[in-house]
Amino acid sequence: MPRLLSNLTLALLAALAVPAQAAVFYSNDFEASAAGMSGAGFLAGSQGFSAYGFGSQYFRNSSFGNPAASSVLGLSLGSAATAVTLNFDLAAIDSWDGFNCCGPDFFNVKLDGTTIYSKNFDIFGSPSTGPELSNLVYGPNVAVAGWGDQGYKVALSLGNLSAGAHTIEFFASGAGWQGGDDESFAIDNVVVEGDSAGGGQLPEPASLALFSLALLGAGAVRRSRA
Ligand SMILES: [Ca+2]
Ligand SMILES: [Ca+2]
Ligand SMILES: [Ca+2]
Repeated sequence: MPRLLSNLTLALLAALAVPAQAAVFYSNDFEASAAGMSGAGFLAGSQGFSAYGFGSQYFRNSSFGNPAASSVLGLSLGSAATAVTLNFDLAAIDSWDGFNCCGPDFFNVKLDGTTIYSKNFDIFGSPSTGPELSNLVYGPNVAVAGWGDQGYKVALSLGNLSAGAHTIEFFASGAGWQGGDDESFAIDNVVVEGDSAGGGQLPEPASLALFSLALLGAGAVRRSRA
């Protein structure tokens, strides 16, 4: 292949490739609805957590069991995505025992059925720490029953996601998990975002026309040199 044609073709193919674009795949502050959520959990007033960025409502899960039933976020991506992140606020409500007598009490996240996060929370010791956590409130009773409560911002990486359906599950577990109004959790301000690869999108007609014209031009160059 003549070098001119080769270079021109490669340049045009590069120009036609759809660049990855930042995209928000899910966002919900639960002030109006629980759209996108299924499984366990319900909209509830955020009570004293409203002073810590939770607004008027959050999505609460007070399930029993080990593991307790999941709150499930369903996603459907039109294109593959890279560098996907999951950010949310977590209210660990009431007597999470952690390293106390009646723990452990884990909060967990699953992506497509695989556990990607598991952390033991304890209201009787000190706030949980980690690069993924920033503490919003720890100690005072701000919601539900008289036990102290804790709130965090949580930032997790989900990596690359293929086009199609995905599930993110939020649930509690642990030998000490008691559930109900003794210990429960709520999520809020859930945002899933990343770079949309644009895979599966067809080039726009204008681009195709330009590409065809350029190929014709390249062919003319090749013929003139033959
Ligand atoms: Ca809210
Ligand atoms: Ca409480
Ligand atoms: Ca417990």
